[in-house]
Amino acid sequence: MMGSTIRRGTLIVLEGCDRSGKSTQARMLVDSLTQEGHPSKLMRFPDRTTTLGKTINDYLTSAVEMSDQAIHLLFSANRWEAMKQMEADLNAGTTLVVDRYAFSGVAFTAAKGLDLQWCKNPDTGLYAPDVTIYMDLPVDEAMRRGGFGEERYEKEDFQNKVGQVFMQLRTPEWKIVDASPSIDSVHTTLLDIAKTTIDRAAKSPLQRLQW
Ligand code: ADP
Ligand code: FDM
Ligand code: MG
Repeated sequence: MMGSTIRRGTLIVLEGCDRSGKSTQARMLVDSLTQEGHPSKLMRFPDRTTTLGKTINDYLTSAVEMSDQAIHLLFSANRWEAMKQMEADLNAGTTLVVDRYAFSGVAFTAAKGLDLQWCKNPDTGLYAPDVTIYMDLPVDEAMRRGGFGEERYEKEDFQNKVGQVFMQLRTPEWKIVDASPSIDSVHTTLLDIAKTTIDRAAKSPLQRLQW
């Protein structure tokens, strides 16, 4: 008998260097998907609203100092504390559009010189994205978008190192999107990727991140 089984939601992750347009595009994607009848929710990491997130915010704004290892584990814990809610949302059929995820976690810490596998370990077992969209933009072009702010990692040299680690992490399944065209044009590309992924993901179980 045909039941009214709910299609699971889709886990869509946006990654990329600072100012590549992740937050702009994540918001627009949630709006368009919702309008087109796909229940969707915006998430971002770090989630600065939780207890852990407040400490992460203090670190990013240089209000506190912490060892590279300790802050790395806090960023990861900030994702783990969201897993129950993410599972509930996905099982209820809500698509999650996530602004940064474990790949940022690894890229930023490994760019400091820490061992890549050590950086990956704490995030092993998180829900795996159904698609990872990488917003590709040269750092000098990103800097022309109004310049960097005051936060800890917003330095050109460091951003270049982060970009190099992202390229080491990419798999053939990643969607590398040229982030330099207009906001609307990039949005069209992302909406197309999102809808294709939603169709495909409903037919396969949610995976765990193994790397
Ligand atoms: P991120 O979240 O990746 O750091 P944002 O979405 O906050 O990037 O965008 C950074 C800045 O660049 C914002 O001022 C935004 O309006 C602008 N911006 C975003 N996308 C584009 C684009 N495609 N072309 C030009 N400027 C953009
Ligand atoms: N960041 C983000 C990390 O170093 N590790 C992580 O796991 C995550 C999710 O925090 F500089 C860094 C990346 C960036 C900062 O900035 C968060 P936004 O503007 O909130 O994305
Ligand atoms: Mg952002």
